[in-house]
Amino acid sequence: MAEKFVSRGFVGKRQPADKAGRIPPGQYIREDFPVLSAGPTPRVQLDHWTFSIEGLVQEKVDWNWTEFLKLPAQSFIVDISCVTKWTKLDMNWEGVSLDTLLDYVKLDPKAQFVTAYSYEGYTTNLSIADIVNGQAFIAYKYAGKPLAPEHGGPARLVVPHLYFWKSAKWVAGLRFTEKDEAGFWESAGYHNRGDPWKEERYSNTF
Ligand SMILES: Nc1nc2c(c(=O)[nH]1)N[C@H]1C(S)=C(S)[C@@H](COP(=O)(O)O)O[C@H]1N2
Ligand SMILES: [Mo]
Repeated sequence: MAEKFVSRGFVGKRQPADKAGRIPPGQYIREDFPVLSAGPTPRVQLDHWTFSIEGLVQEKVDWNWTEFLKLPAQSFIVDISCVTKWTKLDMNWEGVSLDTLLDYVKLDPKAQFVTAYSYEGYTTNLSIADIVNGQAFIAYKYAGKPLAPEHGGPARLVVPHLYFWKSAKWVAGLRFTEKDEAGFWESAGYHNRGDPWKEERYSNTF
């Protein structure tokens, strides 16, 4: 009891004690859910929607919307940090883990990286190590409702442990590559990896 009282005193009034340790350096908590898009929101019709895994895989795999909804889904409650300095705690998503999706392909041993690509042309690059073991998922619901178009619906990639620009909205697929290929923001000077806990915001080369 005494211990709890002391630690609450140390944390102060600005953040509740249980939340304080969850805010990466330079970030502040935001309760709303801002929209950040490089261009207009594409309207992707569900009967034209597909999600593909291609590139350095033995056989390409595609799911249409009906097939995708039949895949085992999970709920993910995660904290998200945007490079523009907001952090939103306990965001509640539903979708399919990349681990589940990757069970459907056999990766070429040369595959090291992956580019997530979107319907309107957005891309972002990730290492395979950053998308496996429960670290990334394709979300189609947020807060119990179908994912809103401005937030990436029908479906988006979510990689909660990296800055939010890695979470490609309107995602159309993953392409496995041998070499790391900078995506949209990465080629514009954002950090190649984007770990919020290390404040990997911008690349040193700029
Ligand atoms: N396809 C696509 N995905 C995208 C973006 C984009 O412009 N196009 N913006 C990225 C950036 S910079 C951020 S911060 C988040 C914002 O997601 P939100 O609009 O749901 O908050 O989406 C990321 N994914
Ligand atoms: Mo962003």
